[in-house]
Amino acid sequence: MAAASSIPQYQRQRSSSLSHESMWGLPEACPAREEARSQVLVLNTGGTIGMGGTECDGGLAPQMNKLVEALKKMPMLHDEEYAKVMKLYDSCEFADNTLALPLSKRKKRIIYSILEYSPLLDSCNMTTDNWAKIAKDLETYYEQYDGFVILHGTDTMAYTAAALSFMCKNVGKTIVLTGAQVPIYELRNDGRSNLLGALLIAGQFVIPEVCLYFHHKLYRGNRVTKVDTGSFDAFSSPNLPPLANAEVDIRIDWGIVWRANTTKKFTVQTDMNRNVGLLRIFPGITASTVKAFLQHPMEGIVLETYGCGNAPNNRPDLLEELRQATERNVVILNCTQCLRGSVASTYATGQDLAQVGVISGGDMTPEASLAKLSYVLGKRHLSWKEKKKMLGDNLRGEMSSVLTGIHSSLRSSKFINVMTKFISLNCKEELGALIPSMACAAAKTGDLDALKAIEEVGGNLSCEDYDGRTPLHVAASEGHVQLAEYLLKSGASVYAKDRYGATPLMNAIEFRHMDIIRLLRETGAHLSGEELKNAGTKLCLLAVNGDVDGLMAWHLAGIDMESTDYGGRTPFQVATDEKNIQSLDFLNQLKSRRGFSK
Ligand code: ASN
Repeated sequence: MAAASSIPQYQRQRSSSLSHESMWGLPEACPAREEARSQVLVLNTGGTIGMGGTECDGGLAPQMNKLVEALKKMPMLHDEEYAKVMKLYDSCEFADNTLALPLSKRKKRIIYSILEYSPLLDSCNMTTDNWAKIAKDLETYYEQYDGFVILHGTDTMAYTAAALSFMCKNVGKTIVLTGAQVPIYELRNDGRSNLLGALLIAGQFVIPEVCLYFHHKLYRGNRVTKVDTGSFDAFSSPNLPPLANAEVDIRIDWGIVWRANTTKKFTVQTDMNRNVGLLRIFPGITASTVKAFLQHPMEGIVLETYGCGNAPNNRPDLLEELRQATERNVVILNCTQCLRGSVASTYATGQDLAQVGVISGGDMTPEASLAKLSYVLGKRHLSWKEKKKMLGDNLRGEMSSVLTGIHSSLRSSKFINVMTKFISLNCKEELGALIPSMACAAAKTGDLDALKAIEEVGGNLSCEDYDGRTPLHVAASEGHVQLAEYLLKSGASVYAKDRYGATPLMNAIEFRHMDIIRLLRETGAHLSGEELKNAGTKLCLLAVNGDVDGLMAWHLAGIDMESTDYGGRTPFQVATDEKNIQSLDFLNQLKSRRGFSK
């Protein structure tokens, strides 16, 4: 029976006539209609950004429970009025530690919650256990947030960034480490702009990598090294240009963004091997030093050699120590001491190292090499041969073997030349700007060949059209399963949101494409917080209308089928009240098969 007046009344709808509300999953009164929101989790591990004290009183050290209150008083990092109106402080898990950025230029409202670690650490005190804690937290909160910022000291930030890049597999969301050279509480500091830049990037873009943001630049996390103690421009990425530059606008070089190209879910590996080390060759190094360093329990070392991977080859004693170590299955990874460039087999002095079993580390930084060794040697189930092979593979874009460049390939492409003439465009860059529309059109018609052609000329298949819709959104709406799978394997993100805040999964639900829903779920897709907000009401509406396909679609998408509407009723209760037999049959079946949830 229809209930009292406070309980919502449902009007029967024809399921084929999708209103704007049901298309995008937003009710009329939802604030997200006026402004898109995204949620970022900030893991505060410590570092100078939140330090206090002076040289006289024992030196700078992290200060607990201070950062959030200080940020609340900084208008560029917190909109207090919005927080009050939206009741931010009593709305979520880290309520007191939740802040809101002022509305961004792209009309996004970024809400961020700060999870402060205890104790906060100067990053010099970090160990692999701390890396594991960060990785586990990323795993725990992965579905709840759109992006992540990790506040960290600069001294070992490059190591942590590299380690997390390996520990986190199939990353689909933006993870950004940042920190500061000067505490955020001081008058002149870099903490404010670094934190703001990191939040804007994590909250507005899907850059599915572990990145490091510092001094207006976003770098790939496993490509950086700290190069300056006295400058705000403290990091360098010598062998890969920045992924993004935050100048007047934030410009992302989408052509070099690393993508997992997978239909598998995000996972983390916290098992890191600690029996690894860095050994820098220097003129006159003794064989006994090398021998001592390579002793048990050492399982792998990064050998930092001269120039393009050279070490003395007039020192048989030294080479003999290295040979004996590799024969004991100690892995030796060769990296250059130079800031820029790669290990190569140009010189005899380098080739002799390879002869004794040393593996080339290409153009990896020592930090990335060490983290990769620790990660690969942490895979105890792999054979020594498999581990060696893995060390030579480009796992997360840490070495330069598979770089693609949209700009150069677009310019040199015959396809683009012909298209430019055909549609009378003045330059190829203009055609580049058409790629998103072309890719979405191909996704709409299910034209896999056209998509492949666009990809071949360097077009980015994760691009967004003028409405923020990606080819994956379109394929999900149209139900092109094969094409969706191709897009995912080409790096398309399941977490991309269009300007209405809809993910491809939401589109697939709305159009009831069950195979696509399954595929997206397999890849780790889930509904965003905004999309879940009125899910109970939508389920109840479907239950009233006997829309079993609609209910099934939500069920496959992982929604709790006992979600309630704003009157507190479940779809089952509503279907019972309305005596809707189809819905009741379906809900009963679900209940008896595996319970309501998932
Ligand atoms: N010692 C500090 C740290 O790494 C340096 C910094 O953050 N600027 O935690």
